[in-house]
Amino acid sequence: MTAPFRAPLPGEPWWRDAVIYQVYPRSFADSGGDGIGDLRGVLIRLDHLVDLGVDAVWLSPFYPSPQVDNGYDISDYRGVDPVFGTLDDLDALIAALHARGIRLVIDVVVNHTSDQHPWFQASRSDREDLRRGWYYWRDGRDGKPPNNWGSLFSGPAWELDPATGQYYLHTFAAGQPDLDWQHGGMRSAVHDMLRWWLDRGVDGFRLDVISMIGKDPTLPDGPVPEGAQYAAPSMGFAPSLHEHLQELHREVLAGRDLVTIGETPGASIEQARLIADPRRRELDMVFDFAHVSLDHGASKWDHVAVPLPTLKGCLAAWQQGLADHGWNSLYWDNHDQPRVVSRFGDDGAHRVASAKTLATVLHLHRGTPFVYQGEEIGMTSAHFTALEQYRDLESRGAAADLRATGHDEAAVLSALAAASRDNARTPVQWDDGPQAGFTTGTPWISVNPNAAEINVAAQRGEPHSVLAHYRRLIALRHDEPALALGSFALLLPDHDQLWVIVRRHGDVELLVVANCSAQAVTLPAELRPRPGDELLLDLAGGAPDALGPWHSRVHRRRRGAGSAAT
Ligand code: TEU
Repeated sequence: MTAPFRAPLPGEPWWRDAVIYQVYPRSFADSGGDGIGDLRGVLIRLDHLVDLGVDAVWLSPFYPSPQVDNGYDISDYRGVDPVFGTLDDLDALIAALHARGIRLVIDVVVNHTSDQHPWFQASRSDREDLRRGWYYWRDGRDGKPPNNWGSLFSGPAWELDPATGQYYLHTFAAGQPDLDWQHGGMRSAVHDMLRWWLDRGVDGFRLDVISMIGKDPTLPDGPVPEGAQYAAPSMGFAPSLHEHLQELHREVLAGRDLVTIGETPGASIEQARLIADPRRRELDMVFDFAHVSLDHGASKWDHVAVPLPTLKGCLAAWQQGLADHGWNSLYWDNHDQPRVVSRFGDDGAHRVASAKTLATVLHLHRGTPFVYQGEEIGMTSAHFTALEQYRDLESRGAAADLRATGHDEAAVLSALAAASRDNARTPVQWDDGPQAGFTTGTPWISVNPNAAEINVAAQRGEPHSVLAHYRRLIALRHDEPALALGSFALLLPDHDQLWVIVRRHGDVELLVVANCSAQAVTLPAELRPRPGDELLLDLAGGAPDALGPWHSRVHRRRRGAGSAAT
């Protein structure tokens, strides 16, 4: 039976006007009562995704794993961890998604494996093992690690393995040894694995830190002072990255109706263009980190405020940079980021309005929008009050580093509250019952107490809810080609309250006017509704010459009917 997928725009790939929903299975829905989300929990909640209208699901790792990094440390690429269920459960989920016209994009982590993966176990067993070269093994340098690289999760990026007297590289946790993509046999094994999943029915891949597979094989010291550790995404992006991606395209992706999204922390627009330009046959798009790094001061733990002109200018630069060759992903939230309504909105007095307006401005950009579980109901960051509540190894490592450098507990809690990945990993809030309907057991991480008023059940039939607004935005992307195909222009770039966007396609002009502040703002004449305007999304109501706190409007105009000044 061919799945009832929505027809794509004429001559365009299906993801051009699609919206993709990210499921972090650990926190989505628990069917078994062990306090950890699982695949059958996703299956049970599929009607929520159908109601929302999304076109595909990006499913974060579900594979066998010691769970050091919540599954981003894979010990078997062709299985399902018992904590999440079985391969039969996954096959059932693929079938159920397809039957509802929803595609499945799986998260593949091929920059590194778990140290428990049989490949690594063989590689570490003997310097002469066939798989020794599948990982980075190097002799120490004067009794120290082979170079000055540090882990992105604190500490050194090298672990000495006494059995063979060499160090192995791990750009993340010691339990996540990096695969050496210079090794052809390793690459072939990865290609085989990916084809195995495609033959099982998946519709694409989100490729975890894929920019890191392009390392300079000489592993040179990074540009930091003597004694300091070099831990930066630019440990990747060597020219070999494009060789590996083009080979991946030839060997696995070509000729298939897929979507591929590469996670590329630290990518510049130029690097993203090289990866996402369809003429180069690498990937379809990237997750860049430009906008989600703006509030990082000296580090992600040093939170700084972001003026609106800086935020909207950053997104506009990526719109312009990928306008002719390439494609943008559009996201605020994911399993690694604090929730946008707490980060760039106002999760207090204006939570609903700011959640809806931030969604509006993002979804009215050119690209493929991603909705992270819970974002569609305006879930907030965790607001944990005790260090013991944190589960994420990155956050716990950062807390130890901050304490070791003289920060008191209040400062550590403040730093984690702003930037911890656990902000996005509290359980999805399904209803106002025990544990927010996520589990009948004890959840692996605290449920946010605000679940009593912020939950799916409370919003499902409510026309002015955040949920209803996301449903309208997704429908608009499906119904209005100007959203997917239109040009992009940012107006009033320096205005510190208004975010004004114009999209044009044929004779259609979409004008987005958003007040991204807690103060009302008076609108210049060219931004007020005009006779003949169709108000597609009007969160403002009220006077046409003003917008209340966090209110926004989207006008649809026929070109020539007094277009907005650009
Ligand atoms: O994250 C890569 C990455 O660089 C960051 O998003 C990372 O999570 C951290 O915030 C850097 O400060 C990917 C996955 O999304 C993440 O969950 C994994 O922990 C990481 O790779 C390792 O697989």
